[in-house]
Amino acid sequence: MKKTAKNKVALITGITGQDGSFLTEFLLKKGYEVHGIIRRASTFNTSRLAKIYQDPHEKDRKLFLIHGDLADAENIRKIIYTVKPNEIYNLGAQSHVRVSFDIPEYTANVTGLGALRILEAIKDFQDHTGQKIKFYQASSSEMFGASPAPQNETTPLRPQSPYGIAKVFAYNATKLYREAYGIFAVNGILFNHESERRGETFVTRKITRAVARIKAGLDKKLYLGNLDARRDWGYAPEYMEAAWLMMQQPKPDDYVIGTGETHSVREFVELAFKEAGLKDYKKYIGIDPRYYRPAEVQNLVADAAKAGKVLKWKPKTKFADLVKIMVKADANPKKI
Ligand code: NAP
Ligand code: G4F
Repeated sequence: MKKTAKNKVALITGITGQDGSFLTEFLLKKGYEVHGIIRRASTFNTSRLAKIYQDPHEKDRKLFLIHGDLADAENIRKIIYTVKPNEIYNLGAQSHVRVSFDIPEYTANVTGLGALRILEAIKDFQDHTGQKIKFYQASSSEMFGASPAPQNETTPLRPQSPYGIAKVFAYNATKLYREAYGIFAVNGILFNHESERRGETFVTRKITRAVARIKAGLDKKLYLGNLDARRDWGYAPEYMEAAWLMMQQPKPDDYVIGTGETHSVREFVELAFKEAGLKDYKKYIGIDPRYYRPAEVQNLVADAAKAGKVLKWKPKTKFADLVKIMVKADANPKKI
């Protein structure tokens, strides 16, 4: 029987993250049964799932959370054999570029080897059961590193961080398992995407959160690093739709996803303060060298023509609207 979205099963690593929460909402709306791997923590780490959480005692529930960790191959294998998913979305990662310089080995283990552990388990599962599993790898524009913009699927990968190196490993593993073993494995090469759910230490959210605190009189200054770095910033929920579209194609392939527009960190800061009615942003900004990186990716601009043509995907939210959404959400934290 051909499975429709109504009876498909998805497994998501990184379900508690920004993207994981948006993808889960998207798949549940489509009628999927969704299983997500969460890490055991001493505090609750499921706040982004609060809106859609289903109590284990609920009848006919469609969302299931399982403890696990990408560093634990046996656990990943067991989960895949138990859940028997049709689609796996590997969004789990130590995803902070600056932090990857402090913990490079851990980053390589989780962000790089984590993908390989899943691919190996899929290969065995398919060999033993004959049931196919599609695999999505959350690849990153950080892999392009020092390659000049604009970047597309053919741009050489010149990573500038341990995180970028780990993502290149996972990207290549995904390609290899597709070509060598015929696994339906795709790389979504996503450029920076943000939202009101963005982690608080990534630069956009750090800025919009600080703007709200300064406006409320709780803080006086915001300390940042390199204000001249340029990024192609889009809106996260739209990017998760692109990830799903990649998994619905007749053949597996790799796709760049981004807006094609680039802005500096300085521009983001200026607009965010202006949006909150705080004139002269320079009054509130301090530079702290600790936020500089040993190596930097200077300029990212997506050439997402292939996604436009094949997936019929186009970004909708413009830079100024993204800043507005995030500033507004941080000014009204209860509504996030
Ligand atoms: P995020 O908010 O940092 O979420 C990362 C997720 O990975 C969290 O659920 C986290 O769990 C989980 N995780 C971390 N270490 C893990 C481990 N050892 N085992 C299992 N899970 C683990 O990241 P995001 O922005 O949603 O991004 C999703 C994915 O896309 C990541 O792989 C990221 O590298 C990649 N990506 C992101 C962007 C972007 O601009 N957002 C662009 C390109 C690629 P906890 O909640 O417990 O920490
Ligand atoms: O917000 P960021 O930390 O994002 P970065 O390094 O581009 O990485 C994000 O996007 C990648 C896709 O390209 C993802 F793969 C990755 O998982 C993550 O989601 O930094 C953006 C820029 C950098 O150039 C950084 O040097 O902002 C600059 N920056 C300046 N001051 C700062 C700060 N970044 C942070 N996090 N904190 C600062 O104080």
